[in-house]
Amino acid sequence: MARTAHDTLHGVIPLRTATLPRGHSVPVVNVPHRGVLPSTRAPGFVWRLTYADPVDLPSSPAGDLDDDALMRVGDLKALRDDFTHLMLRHRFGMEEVVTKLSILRDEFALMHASNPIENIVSRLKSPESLAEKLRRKGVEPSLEAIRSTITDIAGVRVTCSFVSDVYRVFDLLAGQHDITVLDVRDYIATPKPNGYRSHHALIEVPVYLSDGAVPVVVELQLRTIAMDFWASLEHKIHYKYRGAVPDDLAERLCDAADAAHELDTRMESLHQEVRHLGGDPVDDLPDDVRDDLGRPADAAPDELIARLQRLVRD
Ligand code: 0O2
Repeated sequence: MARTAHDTLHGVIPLRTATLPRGHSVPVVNVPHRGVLPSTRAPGFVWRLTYADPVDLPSSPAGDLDDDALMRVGDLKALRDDFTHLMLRHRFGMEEVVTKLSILRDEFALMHASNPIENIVSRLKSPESLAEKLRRKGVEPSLEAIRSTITDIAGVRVTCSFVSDVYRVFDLLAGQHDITVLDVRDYIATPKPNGYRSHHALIEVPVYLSDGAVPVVVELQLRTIAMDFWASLEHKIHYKYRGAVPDDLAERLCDAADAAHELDTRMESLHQEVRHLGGDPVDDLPDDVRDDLGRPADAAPDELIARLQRLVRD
């Protein structure tokens, strides 16, 4: 059956080495996307190969493939498995970092009067976004290129109320013995020209798999609520204009970034002032409210503690 320019063949395959069954060479278009590998019906990360010219192909995708074609299907499966493992490892690494941050947040919530962590979100980069980033960097898409070029496959973002909290949380995490800091980009100390502020770090965390520990790189972004508010609007605007934001809008965004920074500076100074008033601000609260704050929600009730003490005594 003759296929036309609009026909596609799915498979996980690096384009440059691909050939069609019966020796036709594969042309031009290469769009990574999620899909189902026809020969195995398994979901995965597949390349869609679009033919530039009509070619003669067997009507069934796996129907009358010769030995070479079947070997290539094996290669496709191996490549898909490698991609799945790569993403899985990054998911585990991301979850390790989220757990570490959640522990810090919960400890602060239960044991301290204030909590430096407002919110934690995480995401794995989608195949589409991986492909887009490779394209932006002018790199041929392949698994090796993803491994060597993309450092934010796994990303964790933390929002804090105050700038001092951003550095505090980073220091607490970076100080843990199994975390290695590979790179720090402090866009708070040195904002990007468009006004973007955030504290970025590439950290490596070990993930313990059945065959041993593997180090996984996770991109950590820490920023204040004001910085986050600005960045999410800027991201929407950037996306809407596909990167070509009109000059006057870009200028107003830059002004807004300065205003957000001004707000952060004022809030920080108020915060420091209250902290240095002497004593903990919690001390000024009514007794019952202070007692409530001082007692973790799931702490053992007095009665339980008394019973435990009796048990130890007896
Ligand atoms: P997404 O969809 O958020 O993941 P690199 O190759 O690492 O040198 P990269 O990745 O641009 O270059 O590094 P950088 O500058 O540290 O930025 C990494 C991430 O920070 C971006 O990821 C964004 O999430 C965020 N970011 C950086 N600059 C800006 C900005 O000007 N505005 C906004 N809103 N976010 C920014 P991605 O992959 O671009 O996007």
